Amino acid sequence: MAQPQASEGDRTGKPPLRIGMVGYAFMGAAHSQGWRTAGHVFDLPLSPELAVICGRDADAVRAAADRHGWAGTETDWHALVERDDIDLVDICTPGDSHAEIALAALAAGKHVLCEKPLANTVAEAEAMARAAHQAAGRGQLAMVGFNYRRVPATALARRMVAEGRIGTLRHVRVAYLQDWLVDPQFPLTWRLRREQAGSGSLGDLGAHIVDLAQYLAGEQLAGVSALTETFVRERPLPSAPSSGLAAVSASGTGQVTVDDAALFTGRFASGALASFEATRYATGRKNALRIELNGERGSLAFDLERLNELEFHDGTEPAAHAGFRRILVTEPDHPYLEAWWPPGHGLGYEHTFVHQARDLVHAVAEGRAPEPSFADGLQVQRVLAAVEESAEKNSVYTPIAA
Ligand code: SOE
Repeated sequence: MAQPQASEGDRTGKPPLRIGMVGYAFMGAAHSQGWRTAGHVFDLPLSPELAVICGRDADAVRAAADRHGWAGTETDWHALVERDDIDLVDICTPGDSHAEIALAALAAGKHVLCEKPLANTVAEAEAMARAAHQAAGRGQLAMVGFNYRRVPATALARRMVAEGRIGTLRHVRVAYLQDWLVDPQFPLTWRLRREQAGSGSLGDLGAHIVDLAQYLAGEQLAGVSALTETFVRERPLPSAPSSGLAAVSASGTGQVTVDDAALFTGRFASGALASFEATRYATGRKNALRIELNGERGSLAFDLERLNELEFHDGTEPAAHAGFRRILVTEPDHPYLEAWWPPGHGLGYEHTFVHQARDLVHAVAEGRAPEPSFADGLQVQRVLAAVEESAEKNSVYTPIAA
């Protein structure tokens, strides 16, 4: 790969990393903010440049470019990935186009960032991981966007597990609860169609918690037993493409072809046990991702709705004054926080995308494989496939394919 050159007018004097992004809805907005902000907060080796944003509707993509700060637009992703003034393609589309775009971008010599879940099927994810492996030999990087690894508190939890602060892991308890589908009149958006989304709460929320649990545990699941359910099987058709999680219904109805909720237990390679819950029907829960890790020496607990905090119980302390304590994760020596605000001035959801951009820019500049890689994304995909297989067989324990 040619090394990027400093572009004319780049105020930082640093070589640019020219981004081409496909998609501009919820995740497109979140990634835009990440790319736009990373270089203003962190001292990066390359300067991310919001070069071109791509979407099929010319007016809508122009409006998105203006709103999010992109210099140019394209209406055909094939044209975007072939452009020689783009270094990295960022894929923020529904899962049914991830594989095609990523494979084309890698073939065209670009680095790739792909939103989660990596793909809609294991076969697609395998092709993507294979292509990423080959592209790595040509100096190209490929990363999957599991952004919750980049909350300072989860990154701190990972550090503490790796340091042995909770000792040998025994249990992981994780749930990702939302409630935006509780209303049976909520329209049948792409997220409820298998051909577009791959699966429902499983791929959307379950993918996050499988990745996060494995990342924090520092090991992989060996097998799962699962139940899935679709509570509302027919919904009104939407009147227009949805933006974010909102949608408006029109006349007519259609079949929901994905799961509404997925519950599963799992066994880690070490023998530690885990329970997982992913649902869009937890009335009152908006974006409630909670994880607790219990080890021989202590426990850690994190709640995304209180994302500047990490709970820690040090089991080696005398029982008389031991107990869970709250670590306020806003200190400069906590992950990512050296560049942000004074202690006590917390961060939010969008900062995970800033951190994602920061880490990927460093990886590109240093020629280092980014994490989570496409191989990591493939492994999560295999867990999701095992969950579906187990649920089809009424919870039969299903090993994760190697
Ligand atoms: C919707 O459930 C959603 O936007 C997911 O698609 C995201 O990955 C998650 O971060 C928030 O919820």
